[in-house]
Amino acid sequence: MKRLLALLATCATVLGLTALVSPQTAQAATGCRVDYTITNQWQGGFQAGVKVTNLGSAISGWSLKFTLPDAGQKLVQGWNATWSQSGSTVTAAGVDWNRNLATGASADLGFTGSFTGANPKPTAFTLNGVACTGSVGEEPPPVPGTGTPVDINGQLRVCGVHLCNQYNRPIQLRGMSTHGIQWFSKCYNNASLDALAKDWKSDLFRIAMYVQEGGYETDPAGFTSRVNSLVDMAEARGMYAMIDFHTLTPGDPNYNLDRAKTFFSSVATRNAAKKNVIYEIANEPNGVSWAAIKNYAEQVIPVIRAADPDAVIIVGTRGWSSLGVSDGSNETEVINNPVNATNIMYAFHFYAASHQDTYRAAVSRAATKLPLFVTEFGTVTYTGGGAVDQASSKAWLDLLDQLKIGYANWTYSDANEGSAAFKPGTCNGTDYSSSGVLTESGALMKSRISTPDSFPTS
Ligand code: IDC
Repeated sequence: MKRLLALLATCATVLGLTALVSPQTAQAATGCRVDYTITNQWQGGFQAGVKVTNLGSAISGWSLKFTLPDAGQKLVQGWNATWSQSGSTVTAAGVDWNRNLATGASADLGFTGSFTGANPKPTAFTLNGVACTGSVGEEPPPVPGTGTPVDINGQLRVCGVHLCNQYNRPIQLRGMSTHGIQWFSKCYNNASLDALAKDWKSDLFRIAMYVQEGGYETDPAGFTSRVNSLVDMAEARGMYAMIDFHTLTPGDPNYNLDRAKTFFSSVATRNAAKKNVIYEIANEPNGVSWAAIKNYAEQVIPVIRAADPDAVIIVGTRGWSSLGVSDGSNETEVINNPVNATNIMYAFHFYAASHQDTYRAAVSRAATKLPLFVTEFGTVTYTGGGAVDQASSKAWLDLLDQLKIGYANWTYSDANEGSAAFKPGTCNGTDYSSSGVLTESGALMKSRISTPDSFPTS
């Protein structure tokens, strides 16, 4: 309370000064507060969140400047602003979606930096040339992690190699993928989605819309509408919804380029205002080069951005989304030739009984350079069947937890195969909650996904 009063007093002073000093200059920022938070730090590098709050009159267009006090500190890459560094001064200029700041409004920015000596907090923050009197480095008190995953984390964005929440903090989303919705539609209803949100405490629901094999190409309007209704069902329960354009055979996503443009234009327009949607534009490219996948991505991403500018988009990778490893390549082909777009991540898939140390090593290396999301994985072999490999599944899940890489498990269905979470016949009934309906894979995944998330809230 004391702190709140102090903060209000500061705001009142700043606002008072505003009126005295510059009554005419409506465009000038006359007071601001900056919350600077180191969100991650590693050998020689760090990631910081910068929340700037305009305490003066409304501004359209702004420039935030600050000083890096140690000569070894350097800006590497920033987001949600146009960033530059000159000497020890860093400048971040507002971009289209945050350049207008009403009184009291904030913009959340962030950057990664390198440092050689000390890594002190920046000083001398100014907004449009006016010192930010709000305290630097103080974080607002954390809000207890009550709400749903979407309540707590809000609109997501990619920051550095991580997926970050509305507080610009890295988070890991853990959840389940549907089976092909053309086959297992009956498994996705109010009772099963309630179980996923409440009993499994899932953060994420991936909607696998096959394009071939009786999927989208057979009824574009029908599948588009089913996907939208599943997005709404996830939203109503506070879960993120990942819209998976489940290309598989043929493996070249360009075969479906026109369908992808039509589909994503429609779902992105319809869902643009929602905070819970993530787009996955090609499930598993295979038999195709990284250059061809990149070309596809660079045509589909602008279609989504035109309708829904701020959503995270995930791009599949070569060799069934193995970052090329299953084709004898590796992550360097992506690192050296990344998709020309921002706010994107790259997909990695594995099946624990088939893909082990070599694949885990590739993920460990790639995770330092690329934002990764395991949009699909199984606890069994790559066929989707066979026995659960408990040891490899545990090694994988521990690695993903440690690296804060999000994941969706194949599948939240009652398919008659080892990867399904429910025993065959479960979706004919209404019980998705008792332990009796779970397979070995389902029991393992429920035990991993239902542990507390502890999402950062400041
Ligand atoms: C599998 C299903 C199986 C179906 C087959 C062909 O489990 O029932 O017959 O697809 O459609 C993937 C794919 C995913 C596969 C899964 C398991 O993304 O569609 O599902 N898998 O084989 N990549 C690696 C494994």
